[in-house]
Amino acid sequence: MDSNGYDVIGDIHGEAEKLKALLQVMGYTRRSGSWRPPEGRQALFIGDLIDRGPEQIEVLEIVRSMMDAGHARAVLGNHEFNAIGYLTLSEVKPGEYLRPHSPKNIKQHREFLRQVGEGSSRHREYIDWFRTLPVTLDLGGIRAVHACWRDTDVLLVQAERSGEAMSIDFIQAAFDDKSKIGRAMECLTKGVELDLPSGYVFHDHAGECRKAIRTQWWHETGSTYRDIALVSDETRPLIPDQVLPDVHRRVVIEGSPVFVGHYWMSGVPKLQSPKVACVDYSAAGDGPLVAYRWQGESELDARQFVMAGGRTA
Ligand SMILES: [Mn+2]
Repeated sequence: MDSNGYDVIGDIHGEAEKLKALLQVMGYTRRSGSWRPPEGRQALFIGDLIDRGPEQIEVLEIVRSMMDAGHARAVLGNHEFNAIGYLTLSEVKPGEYLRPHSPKNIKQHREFLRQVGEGSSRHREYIDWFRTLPVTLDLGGIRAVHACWRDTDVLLVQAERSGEAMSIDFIQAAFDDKSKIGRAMECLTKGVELDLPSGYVFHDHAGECRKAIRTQWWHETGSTYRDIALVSDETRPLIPDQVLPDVHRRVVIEGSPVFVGHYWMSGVPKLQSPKVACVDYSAAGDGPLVAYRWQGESELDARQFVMAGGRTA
């Protein structure tokens, strides 16, 4: 189908009511079992359809039927990626899954397992479908990835992930954090972590002692660890004010705008830069489900955000 605009939709995490409300706000209509966009538009889901929320199967069915009808595209979120590893046995550690069934990992995935029926044919079928989702999309005028667009990692994953669905070899490598593909998948779906200079630590909001920060990889002007840390305003003063290594000091995003989800933003939706917008405003919690209605612009405009659901909407 011809589309001249994409509606980029944030992390849904099983919140079907928020998804339906947002589609309605954007003028999508439900016809013969599937949601249709207004003329010339297409939905673009930024990943993390599952985990946490109460109606995960309904969300998957809405998204999949829209994609089957040519009304939507989607990229893989870290939760879908983790779900693949949760159900795939390791080839190097006999009897173990690529994503270990640890108490923490079980807890994070529990609602999905319960709703889908752990080990059921439906479970397996959704995992097979997750394997078909692209990790990145470059649609000419815009690009989409769940957490971080880094060209070298995008190219590596594109080169290695041949075929319609991720091969078993690709999946095995993708869960090996010592492999190039494993590190690339980590960056693209979970973002960038940066070790603090040796000897430095800080305590996060949960009181955990940390030696590394998640970064605002899109920053254009930050020069210190404190500037580029992805932390709350209360935590920021705790981050060392040390000057960053050169390689991290100036980030120039060339080319078309990039959309991401993943980061649990709050407050009024705003751009990360004229070239980067995060559309995750914590719909998995009390936040609204947010979309950015892209109309072809090469510099993003915060007036294009729309939202539905959540206490703040
Ligand atoms: Mn998420």
